[in-house]
Amino acid sequence: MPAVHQPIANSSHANGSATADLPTTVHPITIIPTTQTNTTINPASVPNFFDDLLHQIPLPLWAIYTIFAVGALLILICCLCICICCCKEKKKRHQKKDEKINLIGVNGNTTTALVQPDVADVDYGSTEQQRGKLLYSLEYNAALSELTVGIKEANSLKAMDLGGSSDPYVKVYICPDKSKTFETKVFRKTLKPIFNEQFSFQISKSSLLKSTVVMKVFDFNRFAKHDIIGELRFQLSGVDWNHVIEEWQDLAEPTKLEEEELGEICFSLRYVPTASKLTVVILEAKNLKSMDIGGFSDPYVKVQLALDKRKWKKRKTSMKKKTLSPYYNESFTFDVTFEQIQRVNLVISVWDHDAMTRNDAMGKIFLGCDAAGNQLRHWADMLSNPRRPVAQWHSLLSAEQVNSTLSLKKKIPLRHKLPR
Ligand SMILES: [Ca+2]
Ligand SMILES: [Ca+2]
Repeated sequence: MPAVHQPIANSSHANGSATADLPTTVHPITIIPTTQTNTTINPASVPNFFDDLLHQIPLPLWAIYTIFAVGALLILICCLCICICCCKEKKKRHQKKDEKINLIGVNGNTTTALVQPDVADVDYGSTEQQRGKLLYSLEYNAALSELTVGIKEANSLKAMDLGGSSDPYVKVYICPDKSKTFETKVFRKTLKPIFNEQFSFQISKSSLLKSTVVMKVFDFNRFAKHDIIGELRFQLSGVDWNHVIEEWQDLAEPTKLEEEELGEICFSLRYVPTASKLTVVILEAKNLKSMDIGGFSDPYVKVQLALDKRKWKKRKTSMKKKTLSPYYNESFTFDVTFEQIQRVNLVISVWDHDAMTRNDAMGKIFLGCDAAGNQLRHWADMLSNPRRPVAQWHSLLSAEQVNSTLSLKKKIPLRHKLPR
């Protein structure tokens, strides 16, 4: 650029001072103005161009400006609309995703672990209508002071196991005098079991009016705590006992009104008929009640055999200090002939050791020819699998409940045999 300007200055000097100079110097002068006009016209010509364009449009200036403004406004509105639509689409997609996750959770697939709070909520909300229903019957014989509860069948039960099934059985007892609890047989892998079982309770008319029949449907699990599917409570006051009651009712959410959690115990049973040996292995217990100050117990387990309802043989495990989940793995072998095993009851009880005072009973359970429900099932499994140990968890019952059930078994047949 400086190389261009200098020749201009020089040329003007040359132009004004002498005309007699060389004419060759004139050439750049004629060239330079053309380049100068080129650079100076360009910036000024842009507004001029628009001005010319505006003047060419056969409309007044204000009209053109308003057209431009309205156009800009329309474009702005269009952009806004597109933005809002995009946002809504995104929200919808998020919602659909959430719904999908919840459904997967309910179906029990592996993703449950990832969305646990959602699953818990869904599960809680759906429990009301999904427990199933139970057909039962109630009949009172005033002359015999006997209430007969019939557990007929269940339908549309809630699936508690993987694979979408349950192993249902029903527990029946009367409140508040919960001295006797009955259990139906366990039905494997079904949501519509037909029980057709009847249970009789000795109860006077006066206490009948203050009592409630409780029917609890459980899912059996061999190696885990049994899950409650649902329950029914039937108040016995104000019932017309001239008729037999028989009805279907929807199972309700279980309450913990009279439930006393005494813990669970796991043991294995093995019977070898050829050697006449019954082996009981006390494996472990959990969720036991705390009996001592400090929230612990010192549990040990008594293993008793009764033959024809009479105390026969007795052993016990070691004592485990300050624990509510003791592990024993202690084995006891008894001589029991094949003829005797048909008349034997095995009583297993958990006790808390106390150095200064009497030991307290923490829970009890019995198996054998007079047992019912899961206890009978474990016993039957042992007999049908000779030489093979069969282990199972059992929920402990109160000592009073087990004692009364065992002794009641003795009394009821006698009572029926007596002449009236
Ligand atoms: Ca089960
Ligand atoms: Ca103790």
